[in-house]
Amino acid sequence: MRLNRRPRLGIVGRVFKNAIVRVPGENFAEGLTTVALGVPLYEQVMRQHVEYCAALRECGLAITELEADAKHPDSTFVEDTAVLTARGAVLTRPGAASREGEVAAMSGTIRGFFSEMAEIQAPGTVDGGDICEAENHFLIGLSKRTNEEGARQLAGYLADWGYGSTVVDIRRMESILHLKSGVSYIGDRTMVVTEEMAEAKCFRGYELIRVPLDESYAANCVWVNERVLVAAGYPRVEAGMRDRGFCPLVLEMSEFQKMDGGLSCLSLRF
Ligand code: CIR
Repeated sequence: MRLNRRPRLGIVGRVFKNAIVRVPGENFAEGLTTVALGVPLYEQVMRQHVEYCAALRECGLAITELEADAKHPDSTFVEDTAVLTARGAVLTRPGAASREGEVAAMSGTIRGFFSEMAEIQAPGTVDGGDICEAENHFLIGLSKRTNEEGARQLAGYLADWGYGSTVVDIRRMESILHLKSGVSYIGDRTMVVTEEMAEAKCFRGYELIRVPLDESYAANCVWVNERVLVAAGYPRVEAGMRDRGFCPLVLEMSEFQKMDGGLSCLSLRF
């Protein structure tokens, strides 16, 4: 294992310039959840969202902030509505019926940034949270939200743009909603991955930061240029990153966690 305690200045890989976020609605607590962590407190939701946006700005991103969408309580989890690559954008078709309308509400914004666009068509479904970009290769999670037809369509669009992809079946992993609940790519050929997923073939060739079982939530982190956003309260994951020269930026996520949301879900970055 390579240990490098010096900060990695200029992490190799994609440069991110923009992020799209959506302000949480007052009915945020009416969204979908599989966890029993209590009801999110709206004031804290808003505070954590403001801090999240400030962190993205600190990482050098220009933020497009969309107004709250009361018709869709989960719509602050914008990541699920699109897959944005350096060569084009794919509008998804989220797997949960209550979230279908979120894409239409997002597509105009994305069209303003991208000339190359594609769309997942029925009966395909894809949630952006199932898509993990690692340089020119994408891992596509098959989950309760992303089906085989959606994965097939997405892989085709990505191939047209010169990207490779590998399908990773997580349908039997009860503990994670999306692929990126269990794995994140943070640049420099490094994946942050839960113990449950770490032995999967698709991670061979990458350096792994293994997330202990009791810190699993921290496997969802976000690489943004020279920083990695990490949820607060997971000291071993944070230390693992620092040991390898990454520079974590720690954020409170308790209220989003109550609705199955992680750091990556709250923005589309490109
Ligand atoms: C949902 O169940 O769809 C939302 N409550 C959480 C979505 C989290 N999104 C993500 O991980 N990309």
